[in-house]
Amino acid sequence: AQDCQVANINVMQNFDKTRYAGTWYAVGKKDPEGLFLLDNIVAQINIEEDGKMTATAQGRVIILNNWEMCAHMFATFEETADPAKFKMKYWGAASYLQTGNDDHWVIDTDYDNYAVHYSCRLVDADGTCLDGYSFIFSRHPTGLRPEDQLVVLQKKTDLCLLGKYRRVAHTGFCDSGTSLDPQ
Ligand code: AZE
Repeated sequence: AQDCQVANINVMQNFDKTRYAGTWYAVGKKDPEGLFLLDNIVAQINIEEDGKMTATAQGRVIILNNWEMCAHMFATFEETADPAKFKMKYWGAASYLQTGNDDHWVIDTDYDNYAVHYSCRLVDADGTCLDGYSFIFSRHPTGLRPEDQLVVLQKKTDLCLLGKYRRVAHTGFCDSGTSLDPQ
Protein backbone atom coordinates (compact mmCIF):
# COMPACT_ATOMS: atom_id res chain seq x y z
CA ALA A 1 0.00 0.00 0.00
CA GLN A 2 1.33 3.44 -0.86
CA ASP A 3 -1.26 5.45 1.06
CA CYS A 4 1.08 5.67 4.07
CA GLN A 5 -1.55 4.16 6.36
CA VAL A 6 0.13 2.15 9.13
CA ALA A 7 -2.74 -0.34 9.03
CA ASN A 8 -2.07 -1.03 5.34
CA ILE A 9 1.67 -1.70 5.57
CA ASN A 10 2.62 -5.02 4.03
CA VAL A 11 4.84 -7.23 6.16
CA MET A 12 6.85 -10.35 5.36
CA GLN A 13 4.68 -13.23 4.19
CA ASN A 14 5.15 -16.63 5.86
CA PHE A 15 7.66 -15.14 8.27
CA ASP A 16 10.00 -17.77 9.76
CA LYS A 17 11.50 -16.53 13.03
CA THR A 18 14.00 -19.41 13.19
CA ARG A 19 15.58 -18.17 9.95
CA TYR A 20 15.51 -14.58 11.29
CA ALA A 21 17.64 -15.65 14.29
CA GLY A 22 21.30 -14.72 14.49
CA THR A 23 23.33 -11.56 14.10
CA TRP A 24 22.09 -8.51 12.22
CA TYR A 25 24.11 -5.33 11.65
CA ALA A 26 22.09 -2.14 11.29
CA VAL A 27 23.35 -0.47 8.11
CA GLY A 28 20.58 2.13 7.85
CA LYS A 29 18.11 3.68 10.27
CA LYS A 30 15.27 6.15 10.45
CA ASP A 31 15.16 7.71 13.90
CA PRO A 32 12.17 8.28 16.17
CA GLU A 33 11.73 11.36 18.36
CA GLY A 34 14.04 11.60 21.37
CA LEU A 35 16.98 9.48 22.50
CA PHE A 36 18.01 6.73 20.14
CA LEU A 37 20.82 4.40 19.20
CA LEU A 38 23.40 6.37 17.20
CA ASP A 39 25.65 3.87 15.43
CA ASN A 40 27.55 0.59 15.86
CA ILE A 41 24.13 -1.07 16.24
CA VAL A 42 24.16 -4.86 16.26
CA ALA A 43 21.17 -7.06 17.11
CA GLN A 44 21.30 -10.71 18.05
CA ILE A 45 18.00 -12.54 17.63
CA ASN A 46 17.56 -15.78 19.59
CA ILE A 47 14.92 -18.49 19.62
CA GLU A 48 14.62 -19.94 23.11
CA GLU A 49 13.89 -23.59 23.94
CA ASP A 50 10.20 -22.76 24.39
CA GLY A 51 10.16 -21.30 20.87
CA LYS A 52 9.91 -17.70 22.02
CA MET A 53 11.97 -15.02 20.31
CA THR A 54 14.31 -12.88 22.41
CA ALA A 55 17.07 -10.47 21.45
CA THR A 56 20.05 -8.55 22.65
CA ALA A 57 21.23 -5.38 21.00
CA GLN A 58 24.02 -2.92 21.41
CA GLY A 59 24.74 0.49 20.03
CA ARG A 60 26.44 3.75 20.79
CA VAL A 61 24.30 6.28 22.65
CA ILE A 62 24.82 9.67 24.22
CA ILE A 63 22.84 10.12 27.39
CA LEU A 64 22.30 13.01 29.76
CA ASN A 65 25.36 15.23 29.95
CA ASN A 66 27.02 14.14 26.72
CA TRP A 67 27.99 10.83 28.23
CA GLU A 68 28.91 8.56 25.34
CA MET A 69 28.58 4.86 25.96
CA CYS A 70 27.69 1.53 24.50
CA ALA A 71 24.11 0.58 25.41
CA HIS A 72 23.51 -3.10 26.05
CA MET A 73 19.83 -3.88 25.57
CA PHE A 74 17.59 -6.94 26.06
CA ALA A 75 14.23 -7.73 24.50
CA THR A 76 11.44 -10.27 24.64
CA PHE A 77 8.90 -10.58 21.85
CA GLU A 78 5.21 -11.30 22.09
CA GLU A 79 3.68 -12.92 19.03
CA THR A 80 0.53 -11.58 17.40
CA ALA A 81 -1.98 -12.93 14.86
CA ASP A 82 0.46 -11.95 12.11
CA PRO A 83 3.71 -13.96 12.36
CA ALA A 84 5.78 -10.99 11.09
CA LYS A 85 4.35 -8.54 13.66
CA PHE A 86 5.67 -8.66 17.22
CA LYS A 87 5.35 -6.59 20.36
CA MET A 88 8.85 -5.98 21.69
CA LYS A 89 9.44 -5.33 25.38
CA TYR A 90 12.95 -4.00 25.92
CA TRP A 91 15.21 -2.69 28.63
CA GLY A 92 18.82 -1.76 29.20
CA ALA A 93 21.51 -3.61 31.13
CA ALA A 94 21.91 -0.39 33.10
CA SER A 95 18.90 1.29 34.70
CA TYR A 96 19.52 4.70 33.08
CA LEU A 97 19.04 3.22 29.61
CA GLN A 98 15.69 3.21 27.87
CA THR A 99 12.85 0.75 28.51
CA GLY A 100 9.87 0.40 26.25
CA ASN A 101 7.22 -1.62 24.51
CA ASP A 102 7.43 -1.10 20.75
CA ASP A 103 6.05 -2.84 17.71
CA HIS A 104 8.64 -4.90 15.85
CA TRP A 105 7.47 -5.60 12.31
CA VAL A 106 9.54 -7.49 9.78
CA ILE A 107 8.68 -5.85 6.46
CA ASP A 108 10.90 -7.97 4.26
CA THR A 109 13.90 -10.28 4.55
CA ASP A 110 15.73 -12.93 2.58
CA TYR A 111 17.06 -14.17 5.97
CA ASP A 112 20.62 -14.56 4.61
CA ASN A 113 21.50 -10.98 3.64
CA TYR A 114 19.01 -8.23 4.50
CA ALA A 115 16.01 -7.43 6.66
CA VAL A 116 13.78 -4.35 6.70
CA HIS A 117 12.36 -3.58 10.16
CA TYR A 118 9.61 -1.08 11.04
CA SER A 119 8.11 0.24 14.24
CA CYS A 120 5.45 2.93 14.52
CA ARG A 121 5.19 4.29 18.05
CA LEU A 122 2.41 6.78 17.44
CA VAL A 123 -0.31 6.60 14.79
CA ASP A 124 -1.73 10.00 13.80
CA ALA A 125 -5.47 10.74 13.60
CA ASP A 126 -5.26 10.30 9.79
CA GLY A 127 -3.79 6.81 10.14
CA THR A 128 -0.24 7.72 9.11
CA CYS A 129 2.73 7.29 11.45
CA LEU A 130 3.52 10.36 13.57
CA ASP A 131 6.52 8.87 15.39
CA GLY A 132 8.37 5.71 14.49
CA TYR A 133 11.68 4.16 13.58
CA SER A 134 13.01 1.67 11.11
CA PHE A 135 16.18 -0.33 10.69
CA ILE A 136 17.78 -1.75 7.57
CA PHE A 137 19.67 -4.80 8.79
CA SER A 138 22.37 -6.73 7.00
CA ARG A 139 24.13 -9.98 7.81
CA HIS A 140 27.28 -8.18 6.67
CA PRO A 141 28.65 -5.19 8.67
CA THR A 142 29.95 -3.70 5.43
CA GLY A 143 26.47 -3.01 4.09
CA LEU A 144 23.95 -4.36 1.63
CA ARG A 145 24.86 -6.33 -1.44
CA PRO A 146 24.18 -4.38 -4.65
CA GLU A 147 21.43 -6.86 -5.58
CA ASP A 148 19.58 -6.16 -2.30
CA GLN A 149 19.78 -2.37 -2.56
CA LEU A 150 16.94 -2.05 -5.07
CA VAL A 151 14.63 -4.28 -3.00
CA VAL A 152 15.36 -2.23 0.13
CA LEU A 153 14.83 1.03 -1.78
CA GLN A 154 11.37 -0.19 -2.82
CA LYS A 155 10.51 -1.14 0.79
CA LYS A 156 11.62 2.29 2.07
CA THR A 157 9.27 3.80 -0.52
CA ASP A 158 6.40 1.49 0.54
CA LEU A 159 6.94 2.60 4.15
CA CYS A 160 6.73 6.27 3.09
CA LEU A 161 10.19 6.75 4.59
CA LEU A 162 12.26 7.29 1.46
CA GLY A 163 14.94 9.90 2.12
CA LYS A 164 14.57 9.64 5.89
CA TYR A 165 17.26 7.04 6.54
CA ARG A 166 20.86 7.59 7.59
CA ARG A 167 23.72 5.20 7.15
CA VAL A 168 24.83 3.44 10.36
CA ALA A 169 28.60 3.35 10.87
CA HIS A 170 30.41 0.35 12.34
CA THR A 171 33.68 1.56 13.83
CA GLY A 172 34.18 -1.06 16.53
CA PHE A 173 33.06 1.29 19.31
CA CYS A 174 31.02 -1.41 21.05
CA ASP A 175 33.34 -4.31 20.31
CA SER A 176 35.29 -4.33 23.57
CA GLY A 177 36.34 -2.45 26.61
CA THR A 178 34.48 0.77 25.94
CA SER A 179 31.30 -0.24 27.73
CA LEU A 180 30.54 1.09 31.18
CA ASP A 181 27.66 -1.34 31.59
CA PRO A 182 27.72 -4.27 33.96
CA GLN A 183 28.46 -7.20 31.64
C1 AZE B 1 16.24 -3.59 18.10
C2 AZE B 1 16.13 -5.10 17.82
C3 AZE B 1 16.80 -5.96 18.78
C4 AZE B 1 16.40 -5.69 20.19
C5 AZE B 1 16.25 -4.24 20.54
C6 AZE B 1 16.16 -3.24 19.58
C7 AZE B 1 15.98 -1.81 19.91
C8 AZE B 1 16.65 -1.13 20.86
C9 AZE B 1 16.46 0.26 21.19
C10 AZE B 1 17.28 0.78 22.15
C11 AZE B 1 17.33 2.14 22.58
C12 AZE B 1 18.20 2.50 23.55
C13 AZE B 1 18.41 3.86 24.04
C14 AZE B 1 19.22 4.04 25.09
C15 AZE B 1 19.57 5.32 25.75
C16 AZE B 1 15.09 -2.95 17.34
C17 AZE B 1 17.57 -3.08 17.53
C18 AZE B 1 16.16 -3.98 22.01
C19 AZE B 1 15.44 1.06 20.50
C20 AZE B 1 17.75 5.01 23.39
